[in-house]
Amino acid sequence: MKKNDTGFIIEGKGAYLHIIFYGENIVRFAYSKDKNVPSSTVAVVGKPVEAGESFKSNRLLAGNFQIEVEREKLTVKVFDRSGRLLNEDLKVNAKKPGVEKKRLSETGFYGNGEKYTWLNQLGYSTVNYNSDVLHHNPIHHPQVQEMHTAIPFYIGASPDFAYGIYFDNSYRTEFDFAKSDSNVISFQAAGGYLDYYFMHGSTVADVVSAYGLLTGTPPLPRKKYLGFHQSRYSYQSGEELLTVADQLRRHDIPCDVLYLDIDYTEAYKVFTVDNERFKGFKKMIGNLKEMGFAVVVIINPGVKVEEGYRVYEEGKENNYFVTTPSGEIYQGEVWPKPAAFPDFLRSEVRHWWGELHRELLACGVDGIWNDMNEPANFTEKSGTLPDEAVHLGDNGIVFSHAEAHNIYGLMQARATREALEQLQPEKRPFVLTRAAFAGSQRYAALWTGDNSSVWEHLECSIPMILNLGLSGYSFVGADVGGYRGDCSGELLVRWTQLGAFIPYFRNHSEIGTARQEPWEFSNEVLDIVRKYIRLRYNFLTYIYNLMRESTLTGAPAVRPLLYHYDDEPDAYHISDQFLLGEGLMVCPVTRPGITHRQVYLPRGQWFDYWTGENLNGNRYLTVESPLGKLPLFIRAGTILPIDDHIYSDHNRGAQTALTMHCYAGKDGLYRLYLDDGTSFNYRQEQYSELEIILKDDPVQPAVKTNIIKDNFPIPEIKYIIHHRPGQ
Ligand code: MIG
Repeated sequence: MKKNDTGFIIEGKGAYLHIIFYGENIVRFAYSKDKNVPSSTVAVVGKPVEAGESFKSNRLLAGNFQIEVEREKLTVKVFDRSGRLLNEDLKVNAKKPGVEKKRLSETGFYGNGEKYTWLNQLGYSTVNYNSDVLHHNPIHHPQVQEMHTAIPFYIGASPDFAYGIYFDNSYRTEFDFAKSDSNVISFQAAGGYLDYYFMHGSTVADVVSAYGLLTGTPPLPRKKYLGFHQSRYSYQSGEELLTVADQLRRHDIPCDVLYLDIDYTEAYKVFTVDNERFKGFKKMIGNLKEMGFAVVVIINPGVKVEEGYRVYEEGKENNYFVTTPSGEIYQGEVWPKPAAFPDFLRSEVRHWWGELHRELLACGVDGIWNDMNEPANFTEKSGTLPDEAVHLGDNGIVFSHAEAHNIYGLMQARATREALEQLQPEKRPFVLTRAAFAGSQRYAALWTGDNSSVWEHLECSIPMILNLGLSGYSFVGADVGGYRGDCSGELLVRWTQLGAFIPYFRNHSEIGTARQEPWEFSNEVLDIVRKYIRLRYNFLTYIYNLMRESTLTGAPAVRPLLYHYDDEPDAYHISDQFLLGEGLMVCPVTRPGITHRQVYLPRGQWFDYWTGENLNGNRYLTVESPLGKLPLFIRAGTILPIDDHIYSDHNRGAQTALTMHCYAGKDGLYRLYLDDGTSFNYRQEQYSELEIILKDDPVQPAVKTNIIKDNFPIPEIKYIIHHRPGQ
């Protein structure tokens, strides 16, 4: 083993292994045919560090690791600093990049982005290849492993240890979590290098934050976008959209964001607007803005191949499109029929694409939705571009589509976000994407694409979102009510109750299905749906603060139980309830007709959110859950900021009051972050931060607030202490 500029290098039989540290808890193992370190994908933003090495017998001691390498085969064993074995290779294949690892005592495997699985993926295998799931039919089905995202990152966890492995390879990858062989974990790629990062922490939370250091954390969203969104494929005219806006206000349903899906364009041509059905586009958007709505429009990558169409002509003239191996523009088919695909891998192309948004933004469009960016393509059996299509990156670097495929959507989202930062510098951009790779969380929010209005998809959206959270994605959600098929009133109620506690909260449905806006069902449904959308707005400051935490540490807002209770065996498996932040347990109803459900409360004391009843944890209980009720529990020691006013934009103004609900029974600490919710001024320290301390006491619990930073008006704060019985 030799030390060089970046780290350590070992020559084995027919391959080299590079060991490079990216932090005390992050070590990279990169295999190559020669002495050069393979280049990283765009996912990696972490930088190598000096880890202070020493050697003890055959082990390298550096960072928080001890590492042993078998000299010929280049298999590795990773130990923590105290010598506990964390990971052990059985077989390394540097040529057909892949590795087999021994399964140690991991209780579960998590992460892997958007997956149709239960929370724990032990015993599953999966494929990471961005895919328009609709193309596979059936959608969201256990046998369909290719989903809209490809995030080759997993966490292995047990009560004894936790680690993460990020396989930095943008080709199609396959992972097997002890499915083929109950003692073996393996992963491999269709091309490129065996180049992966091993992350260690004492908890799953530490691993997630190491992953955040390596691939970036999400940006702070605008508070507005944490409100309720209403969408449909498609609102077909300006009048229709205004009617929806009117109805929302008339029914007293707070809502901040409305969507225009593909039908606002002229013949599905990106960056055009159908001037007949959307006559007076700018004025319409202005009216909506006045009513407090932001309008988000869809922009797909596929550019219609049509003589004289500006976007196509410019792209063609400047060689901005993906080509065939012989250099012709690759022509596929998406909504506009014949389509060419912008080559987002090149910065020049991203700038061009970004500039194309200028006119839409000048019309008042506020956010951009990138759909079909796997990219979807109807002419190939694969549903995407052929492997041999050619991309050209910066500095003349050529990529086959096989290599570029999984980062294509990331690069479109990046182009879009960078454009919005340029073109509307006064507000934080909103970009929504369907396809994603590791690192996409730096650019866009994500929704889980095409699901159906069936109970099974409501249920599966929970572990899907939890695993996305463990994969770096905090600003994420599923289409509330389901996209395909007809939603029933009952399903919409249950899905809205769930959605109200998920960061990205949008009701969306497919063309040709039953209308799915809250007032399309019975008055009972309308009342309950309204109640929960309003409840969402009561939790806005709380959720906003969680998103702030995500930007700082990579912690997802929505967390599986094991995130905070990794010493409780059931926490490794529970897929139908979750924590929003640390102290709020959300227990959605995922089956029809149910009036009770089983809830697991981890150790400690808990409060029923609705009744204030005090409950002992570390047990299962059966709770009532009639249609109007979403079971919610708060852990003792939690401090919950509640917005008593509904600050949807039509009556937003400044936040003047806030109530701190303090749940006694345990000491608690909460950091409250306040800023304008919109601009980048917080980067110039224009924010306030308070530290609220709950000191528990059997007779008289007390609360104290320290102002840590006072650069933004602090609202009037009320305190309510929720006592334990006997107090
Ligand atoms: O194949 O733009 O997932 O949300 O409404 C359909 C129309 C294309 C798929 C998206 C969906 C969107 C729809 N799009």
